[in-house]
Amino acid sequence: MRITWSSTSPFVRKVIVFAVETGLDARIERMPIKTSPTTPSSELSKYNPLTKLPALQTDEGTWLYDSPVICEYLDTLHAGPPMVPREGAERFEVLRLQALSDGLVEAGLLCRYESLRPPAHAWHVWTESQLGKVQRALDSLEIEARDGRHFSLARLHLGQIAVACALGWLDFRGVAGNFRENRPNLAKWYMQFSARPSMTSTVPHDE
Ligand SMILES: N[C@@H](CCC(=O)N[C@@H](CS)C(=O)NCC(=O)O)C(=O)O
Repeated sequence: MRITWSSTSPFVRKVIVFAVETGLDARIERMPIKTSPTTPSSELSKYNPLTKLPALQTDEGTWLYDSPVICEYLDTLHAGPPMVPREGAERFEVLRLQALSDGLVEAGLLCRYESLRPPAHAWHVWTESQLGKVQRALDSLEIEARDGRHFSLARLHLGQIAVACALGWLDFRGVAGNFRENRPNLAKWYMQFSARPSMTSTVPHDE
């Protein structure tokens, strides 16, 4: 398999952390790609018409995107306990947690892209609205971390990986300040989760 890769993408990181945790990492070749909304990679457009990272090529040659689809695919390839429960309420809780974390990053990315605009074109109302989404998502994650049901490190799943990669990205880009402030349960959980080898080996860095 091959994956279009960038160290800075939290969605790529989610897939790689997933692959490390399920023992699939060695089967996935990394293809470094640079892309942005204003300078889309022409190579990436051959694999994903949306020109977004990540895309994954299966051993059969099919290109898959986006990160939730890729993770569900990888979940069919390993022999361990499923990272996305196959059925029942727990399946939808895991997928919801992933959607919340991915949505948090997507709102954060929109803030970041906005900050890259020429100042004359900056739209502060837009940025404030997106930051509101990020803060509300973080507050919701704090409540879930305090509740603990979906945050047990003894039962790893895709939702937790998505949360950790989202928080790692906020730290890396400095979006929305320090997410730990007034969120002690989330902070403690993240400190423990980010010590996992899958996380320490995928820390983002500027390329
Ligand atoms: N929903 C997509 C989001 C992917 C995404 O937004 N990737 C960013 C990098 S973090 C990207 O490639 N952005 C380039 C663009 O929007 O043109 C997924 O989960 O894979």
